[in-house]
Amino acid sequence: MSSCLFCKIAAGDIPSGKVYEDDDVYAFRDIHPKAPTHVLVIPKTHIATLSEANDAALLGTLMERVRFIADQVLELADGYRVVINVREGGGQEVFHLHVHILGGKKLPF
Ligand code: D5M
Repeated sequence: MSSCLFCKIAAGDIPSGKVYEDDDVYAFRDIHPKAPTHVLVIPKTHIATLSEANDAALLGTLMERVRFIADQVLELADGYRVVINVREGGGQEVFHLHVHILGGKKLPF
C-alpha cells in the first residue's frame, strides 16, 4: 500500500536497519528499541492488523521466519519474546502487521 510506512521500508523507499529479507518477509531494527535486540518482522503483503489476517499459509510462513530470524540470524541463544500488538487497544501504532522480537537480556514479565 503506497501510503504505508512499513510497505515503504520493505520496498527500500525509507531507510531501515535491515537484518533479513526474502520473498515473503522483511525484518528490521525497531527505531525505539525496548530491549538490547528489538527487531520487527513484517510480511511483504500489506495486512493492516492480525485481526484482518485470515491467510493461514501467510501467517505460518511469518511465524516460521520469526523463529528462523530470532534463532539463526539474531542468534538469541538465551531466548526471546515475540509480541504482536493488535489494534488500538493492543497498543498497535503502525497498521501493517508486524511481529516484535525482543531479546538480549532477561526480560521482565
Ligand atoms: O509498534 C510499532 C513499532 O514501530 C514501534 O516500536 C516503533 C517502530 N517504528 C516506527 N517507525 C519506525 C521506523 N521508521 N523504523 C523502525 N521502526 C519504526 P506497534 O506494535 O505498532 O506499537
